[in-house]
Parts: sequence; structure tokens; C-alpha cells
Amino acid sequence: MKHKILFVLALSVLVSYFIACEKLMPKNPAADQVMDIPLNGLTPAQYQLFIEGDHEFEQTYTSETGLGPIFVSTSCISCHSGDNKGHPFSALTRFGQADTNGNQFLDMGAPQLQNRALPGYTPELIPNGATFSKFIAPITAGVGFLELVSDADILALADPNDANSDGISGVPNWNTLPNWVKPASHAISKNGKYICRFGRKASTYNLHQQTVSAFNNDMGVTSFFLPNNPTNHLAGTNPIPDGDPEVDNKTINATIIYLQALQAPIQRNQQDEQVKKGKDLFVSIGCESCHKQTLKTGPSAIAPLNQVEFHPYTDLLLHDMGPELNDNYTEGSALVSEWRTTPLWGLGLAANAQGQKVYLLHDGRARSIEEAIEYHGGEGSNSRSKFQQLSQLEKLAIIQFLNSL
Ligand code: HEC
Ligand code: HEC
Ligand SMILES: [Ca+2]
Ligand SMILES: [Ca+2]
Ligand SMILES: [Ca+2]
Repeated sequence: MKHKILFVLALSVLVSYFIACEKLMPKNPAADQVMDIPLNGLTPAQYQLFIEGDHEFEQTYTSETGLGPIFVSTSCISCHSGDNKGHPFSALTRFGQADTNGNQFLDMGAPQLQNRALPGYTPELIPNGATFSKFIAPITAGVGFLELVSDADILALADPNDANSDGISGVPNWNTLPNWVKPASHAISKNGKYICRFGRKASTYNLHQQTVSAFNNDMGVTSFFLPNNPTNHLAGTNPIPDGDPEVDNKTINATIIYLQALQAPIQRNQQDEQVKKGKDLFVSIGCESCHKQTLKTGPSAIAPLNQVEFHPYTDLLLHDMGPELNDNYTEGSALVSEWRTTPLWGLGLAANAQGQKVYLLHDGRARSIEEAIEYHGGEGSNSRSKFQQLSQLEKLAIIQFLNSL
């Protein structure tokens, strides 16, 4: 009898243990809650490259594997956690000047500040007279879609002289390409300059340029394309000799395929009445004039990216956001207060990556969606005043809609 009671007791402990376990065990995260997962429909070869690229994205570089001598961080993922938005803690700094006559500080290490260094080397400081801006990492999920929008489609959204008089102009960032960046088949050029689309000021052409530059400027890792280490031009310490590339082309290629084959953020609660109402308001007060709901891709060898519509809520253009967002820093043809319309997809998941708080806009200065809207000056000011005139409930609906993205 005593044994029987003990047995039942043990059993009930076991059972409750398993029930608790079920509760504690993390379920497989739903695809609409995460950003670092591959698209459906990759070929086995593409999937293999995705996995290799994923590994590379998470790789921490050391002095043995090519880090530095000066750098900003040691891995892609340290800034792009979960392929979501970055934290101000890992922001990087760019310096230059307030006019667009090229960057006058190139021989002093511009545009990017490498604020950390290996032992024996000196981190960079912003030179006297230079202006600067801080950038937090944008979401990397969905960049494969953004890369495939044709230049003609981007140009069609631009309205440099505000012909339709809505107070919104929107221009591409026309920038010169380094000789190792190959223009796409859809490229439109003007006076030797090309329409660029990546980065906070849209000054980078494609994911090849973005990846190669990130290895070099962010981590001090050389490649066939950028064979020289970043060095502190002002400190006078001897640079590490520029030997063989520290990252090979195969690895660069896998990293690019990884970025391209990432699933784009998926909207949640699309059928919720408040969300639907918020979306209508978002369109009617003019937010959608810049944060374009639907774009389409051109041809791609990655089937799920091939000629499809997608919903990033950006026009990939630069807009003058007024004194509110003037950092006195230029890049390519982007003026001091011009910024690329931030894609709003994934916005509702930002807090997951930013410590259950949000840090919005290029440098993370806005601590909520409302605050981000408050900073919309210049071309954004019409829709900002319309937002301010909405009722509390209407504002809430817009925020609920944005949090569903
Ligand atoms: C020090 C932090 C940091 C590191 C390390 C870093 N990034 Fe970034 N990344 C950023 C920031 C900040 C931007 C915005 C850059 C700009 O505005 O030009 C960015 C932009 C990007 C973009 C463009 C996104 C868009 O929508 O325009 C991609 C893609 C990207 N990074 C990939 C990578 C890869 C791949 C690596 C590793 C090889 C990497 N990053 C390393 C901070 C970082
Ligand atoms: C004139 C074009 C334009 C209009 C109109 C516009 N935006 Fe923006 N929006 C931008 C640009 C450009 C940025 C990036 C500014 C920066 O990073 O400093 C931005 C950034 C944002 C951000 C921050 C996103 C992030 O991840 O950091 C939010 C939220 C936002 N806009 C919401 C809205 C809402 C809501 C409206 C309508 C009330 C609106 N925007 C109207 C151009 C526009
Ligand atoms: Ca190096
Ligand atoms: Ca530098
Ligand atoms: Ca217009």
C-alpha cells in the first residue's frame, strides 16, 4: 500500500513536470514573428548557400581571421540581431561635410569612423571641421525584394519638381559606383551616376556593394573587391600589410545569397478592424505617398523573388525631412536633411530586437511611433499635421496598423 501511494505520487510529479515542460518549452516561432528565416521555394543549392551565408552572418571575426586593425564591430549579427533593426548601442558614425562636393575628409578616413582598434592600434576620431551623423542598423529581412525593384519603377515614383503639388518631391540618390560594382541590367544612369537604394541615405547600389563595404568598413575585413585594410590616417601607426583577401569571394557570395533569400517581414492581424481602419487613415493622410505599400520585383533566379509584388512601405527615394532631421551630413547626392523613406515592414517586431523598447529613425532618436511622426518635417510636414488633427482613437488605429507590419 505504501508503495502504491509513493508510485502514484511519483507519477503525478512526473505528469505535472511534463505539463510544465510543455508550457516552458519554446514553440517553434511562427514565421510572422521572426525575420531570420529563408523564403519558401529555394532550390537545394540556394538553400545550401543560405545556410553558409547564415553561418557567415553570425561569424565573429578576430585578429586571426582579419578583424581590424580598426573596426566598428566584430560580426554582422552584432549589429543586425535576428535581421531586425539595430540598437543605438551598436550605431555607427559617418563623417564628412554639409555640401555634396564629394567627401573632403577621404584622406582622413571618411566617411566611416572606425571607433575601435586591435591592441597596438589607435581608433579613429572625427577630424576637426567634419560634420557627422549616427546610423543604427536597418532591418535586413526583405532586402532581396528591395534590390530587384527596377530603376524605372523607382524613377516613376520620383517627383523632383512636385508636379502634383502635394508638397512631396522625392528624388533618387544618384551616386558614382566604385569600378567593382556592376550595374544591374535594369540600370538607368545619368552623367555616369546610378540610382542607389540601400542605406539610410540610399547611397549604396546593391547587396554586393553593401556586403563588401560592411566587411571592410564595419569589421576591417579585406576582400578581392576592397583589398586594403581601413587604417587610422591621422594616428600615424603602421597599417597591417594588405596581404591576401581576408574573406574570399565564395563567402561574400554566400552572404549575399543569405540576404537575398531572407523572407520579408510578414504582416500580422491584417483582418483586425482597427488595423484595417488604421491602414485607410495611413493612406488618406498621405503617409503612403512616401511609405509606398506595394512595389514589384523584376526577374530573379531565386523563384520566390521572381517578378512578384511585395509590401515594404517605402518608395526607396530620398525626401527632405526639414530641420527636424538635418544632421549636416551628406552622402552621394543626398542633402543634409534628406533620408531614404524607411521601409515600415517589420516595425511591429522592432521591440523584440531593441530590448522591448523602440528606437526609431536613422539614429534611433525617436522612442515611439508618435515621436517618429513628430520628427517628420519638410516634405513630411503635411501628413504630420493631418496626423496631429486626428482623434485619439484614429491615431491609435494608425499605430495599431503600424504595429501589425
Ligand atoms: C557596426 C554595425 C554593423 C555591422 C557590423 C554590420 N552592419 Fe549592416 N548596416 C549597419 C548600418 C548602420 C546600416 C545602414 C548603413 C547606411 O545607412 O549606409 C547597415 C546596412 C546594411 C544593409 C542595407 C539595409 C537597407 O535596407 O538599406 C545590409 C543588407 C547590411 N547592412 C548587411 C550587413 C552585412 C552582410 C554585414 C556583415 C558583413 C553587416 N551588415 C555588418 C550596421 C552594421
Ligand atoms: C515625405 C515622405 C514621408 C511621408 C509623407 C511620411 N514619411 Fe515616415 N519616414 C520618411 C522618411 C524619409 C523616414 C526616415 C527618417 C529618418 O530616418 O531620419 C521616415 C520614417 C518613419 C518612421 C520610422 C521608421 C523606423 O523604423 O525608424 C515611421 C514610424 C514613419 N516614418 C511613419 C510615418 C507615418 C505614420 C506617416 C504619416 C503620418 C509618415 N511616416 C509620412 C518619409 C515620409
Ligand atoms: Ca583586416
Ligand atoms: Ca575611417
Ligand atoms: Ca509631389
